Amino acid sequence: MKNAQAQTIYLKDYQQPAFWIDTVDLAFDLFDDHAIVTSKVQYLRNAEATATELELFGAELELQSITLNGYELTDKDYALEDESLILSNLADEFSLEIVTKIYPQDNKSLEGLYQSSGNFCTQCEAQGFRKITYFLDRPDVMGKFVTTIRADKTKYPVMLSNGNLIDSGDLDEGKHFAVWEDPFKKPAYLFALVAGDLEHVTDSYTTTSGKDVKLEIYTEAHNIDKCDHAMQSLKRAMKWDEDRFGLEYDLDIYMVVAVDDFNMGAMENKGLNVFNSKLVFASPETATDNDYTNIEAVIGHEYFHNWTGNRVTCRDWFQLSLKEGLTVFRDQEFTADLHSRAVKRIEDVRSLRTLQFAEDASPMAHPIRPSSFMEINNFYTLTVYEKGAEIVRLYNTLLGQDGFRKGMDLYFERHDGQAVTTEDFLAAMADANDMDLSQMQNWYDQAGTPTVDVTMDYDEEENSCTLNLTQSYTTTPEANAEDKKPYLIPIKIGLIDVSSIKPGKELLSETIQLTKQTQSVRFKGITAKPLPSLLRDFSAPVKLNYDYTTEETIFLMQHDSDQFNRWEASQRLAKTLMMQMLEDKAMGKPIGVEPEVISAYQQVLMDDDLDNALKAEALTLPSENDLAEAMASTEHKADPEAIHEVRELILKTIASSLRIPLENTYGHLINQLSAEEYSPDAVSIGKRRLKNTCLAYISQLNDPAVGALIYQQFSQSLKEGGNMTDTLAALSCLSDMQCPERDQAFADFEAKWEHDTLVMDKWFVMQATSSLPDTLDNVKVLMDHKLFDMKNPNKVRSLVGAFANGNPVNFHSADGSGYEFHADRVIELDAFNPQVASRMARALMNWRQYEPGRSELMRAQLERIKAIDGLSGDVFEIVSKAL
Ligand code: B3K
Ligand code: ZN
Repeated sequence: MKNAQAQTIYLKDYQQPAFWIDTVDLAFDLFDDHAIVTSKVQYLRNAEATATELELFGAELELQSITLNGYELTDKDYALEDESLILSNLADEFSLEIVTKIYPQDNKSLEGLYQSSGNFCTQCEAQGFRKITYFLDRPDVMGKFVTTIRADKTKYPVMLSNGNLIDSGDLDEGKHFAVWEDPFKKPAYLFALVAGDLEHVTDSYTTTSGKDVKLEIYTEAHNIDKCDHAMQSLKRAMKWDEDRFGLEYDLDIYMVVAVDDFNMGAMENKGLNVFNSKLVFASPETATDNDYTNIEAVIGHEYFHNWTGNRVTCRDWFQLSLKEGLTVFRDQEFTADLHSRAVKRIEDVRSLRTLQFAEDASPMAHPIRPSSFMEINNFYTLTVYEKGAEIVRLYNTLLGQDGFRKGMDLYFERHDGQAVTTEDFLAAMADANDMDLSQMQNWYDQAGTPTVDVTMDYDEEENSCTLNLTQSYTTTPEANAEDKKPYLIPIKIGLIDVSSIKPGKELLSETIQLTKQTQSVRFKGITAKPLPSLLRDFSAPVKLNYDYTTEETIFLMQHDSDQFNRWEASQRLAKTLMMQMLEDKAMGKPIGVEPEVISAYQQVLMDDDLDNALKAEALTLPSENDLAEAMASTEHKADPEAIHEVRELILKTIASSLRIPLENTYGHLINQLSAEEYSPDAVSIGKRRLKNTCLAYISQLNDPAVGALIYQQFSQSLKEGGNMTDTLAALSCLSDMQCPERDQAFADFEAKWEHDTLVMDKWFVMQATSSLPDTLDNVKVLMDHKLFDMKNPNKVRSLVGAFANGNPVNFHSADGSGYEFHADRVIELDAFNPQVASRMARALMNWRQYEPGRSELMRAQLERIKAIDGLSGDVFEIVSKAL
């Protein structure tokens, strides 16, 4: 039975279900090696539906009994298929009781009901509920759930589900029970259950309207001291959503449970979020600045889903971006409002460009609202999430923050308690602002990153300046470039005075709306030829081209009033240089770095106007993966070895040319930081980031003393009062160096942290991403490490994922060994966790970007995976689309 699940589902085929549901009564009897699930559901015929049969979805279930209105059915009364249970000739209203037997202890797909560290937990989005019982498992079917849990009291003292606890007590044989009632109607994907031996921390929050909400975070006992940051983040999120969107929490209790085995980051189940423990636990010694920031963002994200996702949900899974794009936009704004807006924007755009643009250029390119899929889990993508958030941001840019808020208010007024579509969101934004936004629809229907080419004409006599803009498209699986419709693209611009009198003075700043394929915009009263600053704040997810000279780019780097575009200029400078070097190298010409580039970076380092975090961002060169994407569109195609070499050469040149200012900045920041206690606020984070960026440059110096210097930071950071940000910054330098301190540092780290599995994930990542040539062999050895476990997704991501995605030079080793190793892991994982396997398989997706030798080796591995008997639909979709 090969790829039995690989069937394409189309948005155009959407039909309402034949029945709606009212109440859902669930009872779970949890045993040591199985669970019995009894579900009682009230069904009501949907008069608007064309279908008449009741089609329930189920997967990997042992059906025990079905009872219709109190009468037990025999197998002649229903049709039981591989993944469905169909009943016909039904009345307009009836109750159905279904009993299923399931095996959570053996469930390694981590979908449905499963165990993590011996505790029960669930993951139902998108279609995991059908692994629990036969159900109308689709997001447009919503019911009121009451959940009873019965289990051994000693092994599972804590038993949680959605909503409020309405009853609990003891039972015979050492068991106990708990009954939870969720007063809000919800689709099955938001159901959650947790049962185990857990501790919790408690706090409370009083909403603006005076409602007291109990807040609880549950974890295994040994991590209970690391929940404070998550708790404080939750309270900040609750407050922010009230202030910015007027949205209050709606239940008496909000619970978060941290588990070690989780396929992704976290899940917004109503009132009972389940989190990957990596996104909950933080202490200065164990978590980096990035961990602190991510925890706050994801705690916020899941909390914000309570309105954008739960109260208003998706009609079908094609609408996923309706809740995800919107909720990512909300969490981005939360972080921007609380910390540095410019830094947040830079980070988000950096990752959008590296990862989402690559997806848009890959065979998996899809619109933020896809029109078809085989496996919905494959569409929890950067496109749906991150590009989706950029499209939501477009409304905010076009309508202003107040207009956007009006649109949100109308959206909730119209759709609270409903399952809706992205068209409904667009309509609320347009209607609330009395604006025609119909062209926005093209962003939902078309895939690929548009390109905007800009030229400027200056008319000295008329004192006018004209910008000529053209948008163009790429061919993507759903449409040819020439058939695509123009997008509505807001482009924030500034015109800057470059004359010697007032260099950097802003002559004009505004937002242009590009709506046609080609358009010219004329500005009057511009008394001297200006320098345009374009796409400020990255006002739309496009690739913008303007033919800047190196001097102009450096000028913008120093003078643009838009912080984002100053950073943008720094990246353009480096990227243009590296692309030129790659071209020269391919043509056999000598390569080198021009002095004006070096001095531009020196200016960044010395600039008193720039804060530390922004300096660090500007000094961070585009990644090897970014360059691979850029090089893919040249005649040479991407050559990871050449890219690595060129990038290293620039790093080394900057390091040796700017050695003194780098060392001074490093020393100066060490002094400042050593007088402070660790705090994850934006200012302190900025200091550490700049300090560690300097350290990374210093590590490039050809000087035997450097290893000792880095090791000093490393060992200092392991001591009392040290922090993980500094530990990892030093370790990541050492990891790329051939020096005696390297092995010592890895050994020290292991000795200190081997008891903490989450911290050890970082140790695996550092080794997997080393650019040293023996890395793959080391990764293979680490697969046998006592803490490594293929069944644990965090471990897989830390070793296998980090090697494939964070170590281009070794993964893309010319002999194909990296690809072969990776394909073996995909195949191994697919046997028990198709979701994670399919994520991993994507590393081979962009094989067409690479030079012929590597490209062919990658393709061969995709073919090998595709030929596996019994391959999951998840992986099949990825590899078949890739090929
Ligand atoms: N909604 C979940 C993601 C579910 C992924 C299912 N494969 C987390 C989030 O986006 O908040
Ligand atoms: Zn989400």
